[in-house]
Amino acid sequence: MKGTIAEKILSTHLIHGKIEKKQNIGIKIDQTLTQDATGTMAYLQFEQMGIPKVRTDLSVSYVDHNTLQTDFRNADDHRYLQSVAAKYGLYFSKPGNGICHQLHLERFSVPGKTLLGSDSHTPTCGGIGMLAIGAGGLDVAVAMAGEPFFLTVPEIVNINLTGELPPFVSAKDLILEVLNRLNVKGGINKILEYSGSGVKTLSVPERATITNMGTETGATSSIFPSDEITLDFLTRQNREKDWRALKPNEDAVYDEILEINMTDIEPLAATPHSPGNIKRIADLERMEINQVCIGSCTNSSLRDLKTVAQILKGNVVHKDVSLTISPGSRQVVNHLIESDEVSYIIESGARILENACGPCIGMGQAPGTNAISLRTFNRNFLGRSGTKDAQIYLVSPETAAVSAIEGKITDPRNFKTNFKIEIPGRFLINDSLIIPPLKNLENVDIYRGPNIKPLPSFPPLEERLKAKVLLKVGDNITTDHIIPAGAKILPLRSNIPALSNYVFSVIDENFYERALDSNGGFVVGGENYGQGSSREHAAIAPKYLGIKAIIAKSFARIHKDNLVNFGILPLVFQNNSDYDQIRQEDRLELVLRNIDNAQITAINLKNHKKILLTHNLSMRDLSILKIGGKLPYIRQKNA
Ligand code: MIC
Ligand code: SF4
Repeated sequence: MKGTIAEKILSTHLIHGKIEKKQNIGIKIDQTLTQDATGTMAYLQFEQMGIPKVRTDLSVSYVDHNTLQTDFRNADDHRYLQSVAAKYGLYFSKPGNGICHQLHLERFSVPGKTLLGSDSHTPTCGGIGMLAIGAGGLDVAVAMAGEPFFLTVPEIVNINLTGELPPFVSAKDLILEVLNRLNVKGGINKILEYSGSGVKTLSVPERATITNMGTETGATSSIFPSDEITLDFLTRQNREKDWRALKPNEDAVYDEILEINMTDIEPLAATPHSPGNIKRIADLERMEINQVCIGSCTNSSLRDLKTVAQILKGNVVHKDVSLTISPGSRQVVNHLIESDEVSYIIESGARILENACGPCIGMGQAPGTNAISLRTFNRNFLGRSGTKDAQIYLVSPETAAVSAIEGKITDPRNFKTNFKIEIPGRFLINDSLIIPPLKNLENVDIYRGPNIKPLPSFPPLEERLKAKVLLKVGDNITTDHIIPAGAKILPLRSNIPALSNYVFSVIDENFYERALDSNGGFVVGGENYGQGSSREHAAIAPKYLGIKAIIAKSFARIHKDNLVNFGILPLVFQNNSDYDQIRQEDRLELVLRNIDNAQITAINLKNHKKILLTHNLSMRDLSILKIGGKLPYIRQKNA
């Protein structure tokens, strides 16, 4: 990885270890971000660390996920977050301001710095040349306490862009093409680093669409160089002083190179139920649709919504389609008002929603039974929209807007119109919904509503684990399967006992009762177990139900770290064919005597067959697991 952008940032931030393949390193984190759905838990954990003030250059607490306030709980959580921010010296972005990643890109991102966020789409700021990584809330809390963030040195994949995107083909289609090549696990333990003559044809928000959805490949992060286009974006944000140039050396060494000629890209869609199921729009054309949702941290920038407004201009949304638009930030909305493009949106019959995650996380706008919904979002996992039998297609803003008018999936290249997107010379800056850190932190009281329940604590690891296989699942199980989101469940994010009722409810409605009856147990999974959201609740809530180990063919990066943080063993088969040797309901005994040497034997008590397991955990991970999780580990370390 010598001479790559990623290596340059990693080496200027290195605290522990060596930047060598597969090594575990600790890096300094300059900035952190949280959002409300993961933030409550992250700050409950931060409070336990006994530190008077965050020790980063900058930490921001955003509220953008749980903005549907159907009762007191979300509003109480917002008050908790605001009071914690005031007490510990963070910026607080109020609900209504916009989506964390869009806002961070606009107002706080700095090329060359590191950012850790308790949200898997934190790599959005890679669009400006930050090394931005998503993690579980506890890892972000630890970074706020000034501790390094540990990761395996990733491989660097160079995505070399040439050519230029054709009209009506956009950055979303480009990242869908990357997903077409890498699928949902091709990026695991890799950083996708973009270069080539095509880079200069992409604005910062377009680059951010690409780095945002790079998450869906499983990548640790994605990053673009910082060039004159980056400077131009920062200048328009009145932040030119934050710019610095960043590019790879001429002789940079990559682990892999992927060539993409942008001129060849055509409109694409991720089809149900995976962001990796890519098809050409041309092959889906004329499929009738019921809903179109435009927005999310992938596609809600000014460039995207201006494009949508221009397409909608003088047109009406099809009579059988509901079109919703959720802008990424107030800045975006202000500009649409200033240019009067908002009126094209309103006149078309589109429904304008709040500047927030909204339907992307199932907070409203669940489609109807068997409905077909086109969304500019980044995830179409089963049930995430709120309707299990709905079919969700992920598309570009261009495809979404044109299809909303036509009432069926339509290739936007066939839409006969011409327009030019005018990006203002100076963005309208209004930070009035961002409350800066207080000067005097002493006198702040933390507000805790009745829904905020104390953190559960967990005992150290035993030498032998004997329990039932409570559930056996296949490949690519997402954290949305493990603990779903949506309007009903998201308000429980600060209440683990109540949340645990919903563990695996998408797959198995009786899982909760079965787990209680058996006093916990094991889960067996296939490849890429735990892909998707960074929500550490997908580890804490199963742990609370007594899940002791997950035995899988492979794990997604963030989820594996979260399992370790909460004392669940992430074990892998030595021979993947042994996956077939275990059935749901079998009882297993795991002997952990040789866990330090990565040799674990599982005995299937049903037929007394031995199954060899292993892990790829660092010595540090093992110490964390043995003591029962990262919080007790840190407490012991600091004692
Ligand atoms: C998501 O897109 O799934 C989320 C909601 O933003 C999550 C975080 C969460 O579950 O709170 C993510 O991507 O990390
Ligand atoms: Fe919010 Fe959706 Fe982005 Fe997650 S992917 S941060 S829910 S907009």
